[in-house]
Amino acid sequence: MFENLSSRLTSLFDKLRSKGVINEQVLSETLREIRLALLEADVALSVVKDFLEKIKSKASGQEVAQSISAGQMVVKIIYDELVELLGEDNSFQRKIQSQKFISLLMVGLQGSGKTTTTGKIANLLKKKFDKKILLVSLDIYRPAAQDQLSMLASQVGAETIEYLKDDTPRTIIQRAQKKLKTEYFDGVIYDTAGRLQQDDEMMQELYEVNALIQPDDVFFVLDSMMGQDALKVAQGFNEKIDLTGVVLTRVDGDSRGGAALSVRHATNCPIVFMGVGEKIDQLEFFDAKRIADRILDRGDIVSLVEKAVALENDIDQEKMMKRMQKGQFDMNDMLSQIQSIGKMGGLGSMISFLPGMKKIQSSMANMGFAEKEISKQKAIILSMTPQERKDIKILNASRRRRIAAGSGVQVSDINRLIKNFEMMKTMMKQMKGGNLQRLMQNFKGNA
Ligand SMILES: Nc1nc2c(ncn2[C@@H]2O[C@H](COP(=O)(O)OP(=O)(O)O)[C@@H](O)[C@H]2O)c(=O)[nH]1
Ligand SMILES: [Mg+2]
Repeated sequence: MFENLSSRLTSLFDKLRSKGVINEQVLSETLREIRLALLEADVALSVVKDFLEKIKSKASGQEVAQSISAGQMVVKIIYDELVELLGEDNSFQRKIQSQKFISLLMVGLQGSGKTTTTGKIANLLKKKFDKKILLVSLDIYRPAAQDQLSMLASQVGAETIEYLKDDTPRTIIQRAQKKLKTEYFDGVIYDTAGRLQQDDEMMQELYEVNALIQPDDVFFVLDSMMGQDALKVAQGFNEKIDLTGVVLTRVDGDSRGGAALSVRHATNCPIVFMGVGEKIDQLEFFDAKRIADRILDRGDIVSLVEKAVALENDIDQEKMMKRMQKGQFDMNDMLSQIQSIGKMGGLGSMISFLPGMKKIQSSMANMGFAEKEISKQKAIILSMTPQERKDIKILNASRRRRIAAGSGVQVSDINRLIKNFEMMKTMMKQMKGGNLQRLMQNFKGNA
């Protein structure tokens, strides 16, 4: 999968990486080529548009670290957006680890790989997580469907139930639920018959099945060979029952990748697993970064850029440390710290540069630097004059009132910011003296 897309983007990036400056012309040429590559990979048009829009706005406002080229920076932006598009989400994995019981419903078109995937998931849950799973087939329409699942169950060490001649999905579910009540299980996976979203009767059945089972998750099994046609199908299912995840099958095939790149956007559901072959153990948790690496084949640039940015941040931090130690830390430093929160982990991380300071990081975090506060504090500092930022001692009551009005906060908010700032400054001075213990005590007293 993705071969064509990958080779197109790779050659584009080869051109791009050496560019020292990205002007408007280079950027729009780049975006045009990405657009063509994505459309050729059968990615849905709306997805392509959205993707390009994001890259454009990010690339336009981007500062470039000194040790890398602008072209490399753009490559990194594209990579990040691709990861975003594919969607990183390991909530199902966490659920497996944290939840006592899991119930799953598998849905999709005929032949998409539902039954095989049901067996594969049971296998993975058993082998990797030591879960005892019950596999239940609600496919009463294809004669061998239930046998197929029962065979898979015995192959992977999962359990199954007996099927009766006049079974309907409802009677099967009732029997399965009884078994789940009387015996110990860690989870159940219901396999269903394939159906088209246009088939009202079958979709109604699915609706009822879903209502009866009330599963934790409904996985839509999608054959990646289907291309973006699959999206309409997925959306059709999603309208009838709430899908919670997607399993991409036949990722080992030579599809262009359009479905993989569009399905997250189209359904707002994460891709949870991918099937990479016919064998029972050929199922993997979906890993957006790994797929992006595969498509772009540019992990080298990405890690280079990440390192360069981290290094520059380090240098900034070092400069600031020196200023701190000299007692020169002012509101401008505070502002740049606040602005780097998120990127760097904020004040807490600044403090962690100092030996022995890791312990108080969490207390720092409680010191009014919760997310909501951050934007407030930023607004306050931005409303100060340069002179005020350099020397907060001049902030008398009328100046404080002016700043409050300018930043849309209360004077008490400003007082609190200043108090925090002064506390930090005192701490920093004490650190200079190396009296860590006293500082820690001081801190506890204040926290
Ligand atoms: N190569 C490959 N084949 C798969 C994969 N998943 C399923 N299949 C094959 O697809 C065919 C249909 O699978 P099945 O589970 O019966 O589909 P269902 O009708 O949705 O239940 C079988 O031959 C499977 O071996 C996959 O990830 N890779
Ligand atoms: Mg089946």
